[in-house]
Amino acid sequence: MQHIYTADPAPLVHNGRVYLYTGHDEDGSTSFVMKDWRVWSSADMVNWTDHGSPMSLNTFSWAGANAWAGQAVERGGKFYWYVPVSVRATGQFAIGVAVSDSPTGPFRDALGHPLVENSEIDPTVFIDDDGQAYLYYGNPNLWYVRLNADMISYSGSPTQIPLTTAGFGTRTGDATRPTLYEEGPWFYKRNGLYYMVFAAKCCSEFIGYSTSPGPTGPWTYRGTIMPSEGSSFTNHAGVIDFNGGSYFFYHNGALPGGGGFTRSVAVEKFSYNADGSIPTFNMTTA
Ligand code: FUB
Repeated sequence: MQHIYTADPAPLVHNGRVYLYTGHDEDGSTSFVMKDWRVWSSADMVNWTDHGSPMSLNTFSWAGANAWAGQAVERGGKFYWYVPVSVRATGQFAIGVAVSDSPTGPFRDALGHPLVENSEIDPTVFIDDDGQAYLYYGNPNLWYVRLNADMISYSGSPTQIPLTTAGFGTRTGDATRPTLYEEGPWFYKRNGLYYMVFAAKCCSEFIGYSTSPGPTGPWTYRGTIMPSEGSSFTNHAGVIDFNGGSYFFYHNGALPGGGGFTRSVAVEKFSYNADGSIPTFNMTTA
């Protein structure tokens, strides 16, 4: 994405098209200034349509700031977009959900209040083959809830995933964060294996991943996908298969004027190894 600053890509394959949901860094920002989200789409991964901004902080009457990293999913012909924002009344982060009849919006607040309120960010959503939907999220912890079929409520209480070094790698130099997990989880299943791709070891972040035989663990850390590089201290991944290829979306600070708060979304095509593991690859820089 080359004509505005974008961040936190979340691709969705629907009806032969890739819809890409992103955040939007305001021009010239020297801290996170994010007020709306954007949607883009492509049928060939080359030519992209800019669908503008079908959702902003104003969509959520209770939101005050920080239109951060979300993900959208389709169920029953409706599109549900989960996003973290700061609650105006408390300043604390919460996760809201908006709904639309179209992948490009307009989106409206599905609830009129947060879906999950525990000061955590970065929701990722996945509907398993048995119909059970999961919403994972979190920084500094990793949580999930089992969404109900309506996609706007959940059963039970939020469950915290134990961040073990076997599950999420070993971080040194920060006693409060013994594992590599930082934020930006991206949860999906491929050939029966569950993947948790995540931003690791702030700052600067790299992208690592873990896998599990089941949707809620146990997780095993599998290594680095994308090393830290690209003049943005954050990175945030979204992974899809589309038209026979596998694609890894991420962000960096590579546009003119770009940096940690003026980021740009980019994509690498890659191939899984035969055992389902993901190779390490770098950002394309030229
Ligand atoms: O874009 C704001 C925050 O930076 C996101 O929520 C994180 O994932 C990181 O990319």
